[in-house]
Amino acid sequence: MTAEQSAPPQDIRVGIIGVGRMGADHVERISRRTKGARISVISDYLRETAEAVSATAPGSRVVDTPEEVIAADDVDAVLIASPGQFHREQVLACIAAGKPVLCEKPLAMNSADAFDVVRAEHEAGRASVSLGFMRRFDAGYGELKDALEAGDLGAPLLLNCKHRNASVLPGFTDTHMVYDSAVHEIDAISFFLEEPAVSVQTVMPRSSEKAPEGLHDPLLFLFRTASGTVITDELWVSTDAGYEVRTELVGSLGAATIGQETGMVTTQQTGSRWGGEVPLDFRPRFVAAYDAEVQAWIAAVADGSFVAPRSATAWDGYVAAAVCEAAEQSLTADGPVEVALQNRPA
Ligand code: ISE
Repeated sequence: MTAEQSAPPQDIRVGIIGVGRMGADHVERISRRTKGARISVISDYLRETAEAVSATAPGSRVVDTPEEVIAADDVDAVLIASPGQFHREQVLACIAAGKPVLCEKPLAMNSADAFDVVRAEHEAGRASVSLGFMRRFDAGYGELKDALEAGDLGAPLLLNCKHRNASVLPGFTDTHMVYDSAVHEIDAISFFLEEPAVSVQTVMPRSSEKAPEGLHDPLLFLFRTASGTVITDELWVSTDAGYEVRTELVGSLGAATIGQETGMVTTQQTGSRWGGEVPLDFRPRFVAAYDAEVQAWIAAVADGSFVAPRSATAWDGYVAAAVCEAAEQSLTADGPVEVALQNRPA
């Protein structure tokens, strides 16, 4: 046996761009729970934040710019968790450098920019972009997908989605409701139904008294696919309660609901109440999905395929951007707005 054959496999060295809330969460995940990977290089526009996060990731170092992360010799793969307006440039730079990249959503801020990424990846001649629609790795999502693929539910007729947040940051508008929140259900349409939405209509109930100034909350989007499935997406982002994502598929042979995980149920003697806890935000709610997503990405980087089989791709990111554009227009339109989609490169 040669020394090379007996050497243990090297960890994939991950460079991370942006270590705010989501990025720091990924650093913790990769440093503590992901097999076969470690964080090697970190950048953030706040140097002190990068230094503080680096101190929690043994063996990592801090650089000043995203470009340095992407170019670093000790970076095999790049994770992008910077603000969305920088994603297009950073993903394009990863493609140019030939490095696999996992980019948090959105792929870009509009569909034309997202299509630039699809085109660049196509011209590079190989798939290397994974998009962080982590729900695709949620156990409930997986079960529903498997049931649909097995034909257990028959033809999908309706997909009913509910998406609730305890609160949103100041300045959150109806447009953020589309690009930040509904974008997850927009990807779920492609994931479950294997066809994108072709039209979308907004329905506005009266707002809750807790709705932040200027935000219509709750909001309802009605999507339709080419084969005739209707999707309802009810968003309510200032419930003050917690984070809930529920999905019901109504098929010609039966209905299935996911997202009703209860966790531990307690009976309280004081107040005679029975119940469980609602997670406060998406990180605890989807921790297992994020873990599985990142682990699958690392496995794909290690085996040279670069994009895990269940992962959202650059094309999925483009489709989501195009559907979001139509949904944004539908906020002020009278009726349904059609989605404009380019042809997928062969
Ligand atoms: C946030 O950006 C997310 O990605 C969460 O999953 C979503 O629930 C939330 O509404 C967004 O603001």
